[in-house]
Amino acid sequence: MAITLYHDTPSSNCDRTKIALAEKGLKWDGVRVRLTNKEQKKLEFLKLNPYGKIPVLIEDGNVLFESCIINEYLDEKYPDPPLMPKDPYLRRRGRVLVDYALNFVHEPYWDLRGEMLKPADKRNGALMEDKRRGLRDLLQYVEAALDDKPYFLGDFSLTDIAVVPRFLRMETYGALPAPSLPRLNAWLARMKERPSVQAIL
Ligand SMILES: N[C@@H](CCC(=O)N[C@@H](CS)C(=O)NCC(=O)O)C(=O)O
Repeated sequence: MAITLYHDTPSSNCDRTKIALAEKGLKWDGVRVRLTNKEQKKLEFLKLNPYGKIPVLIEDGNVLFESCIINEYLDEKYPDPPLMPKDPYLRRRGRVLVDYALNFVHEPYWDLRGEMLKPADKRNGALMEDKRRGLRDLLQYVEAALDDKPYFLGDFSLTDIAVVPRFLRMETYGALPAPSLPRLNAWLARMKERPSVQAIL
């Protein structure tokens, strides 16, 4: 069972799979795909992933891409420790939360990221504050979803893994921690205590 991960650093989508691999205690060999050299668009790589994106995981010749799908595969193939609840509603609830946190909040996140990628003196500070505010407003739904639970589905799960790279980025971009999101702040601090998350920081 040899696992190879095509990845780069930094890459929040690759981090998602690296965290799952670490939580499962799985060893992997890395093949670096340098995004800055556009190696993900080279013909050889497109044969593995026609989307031209990382991560790609290969295990014994079986190729998978899309980080959340890879993580579901790892959880089913290596069920110990389990990273998803058995309850069908909770399993889908997790998917809904991931969809919300990655897709629904994408626009302000992406605009903020765009500013952050510029040299500091070229950034539009007012626009960034506006996007941070917009993000925090949208994250009220996530805050409510956490309720008093330590993790999104109660126990630690693939849902926490799926969203943590995005929330770590939001922290880097100054949108988190926020006084209006105390549960999310505490959850992020809890996540950062996990060795699997520390390994990608
Ligand atoms: N939905 C995909 C997104 C993968 C993705 O966008 N990866 C980025 C790196 S973090 C990438 O390869 N970007 C290069 C590109 O789009 O050309 C997943 O979760 O795996």
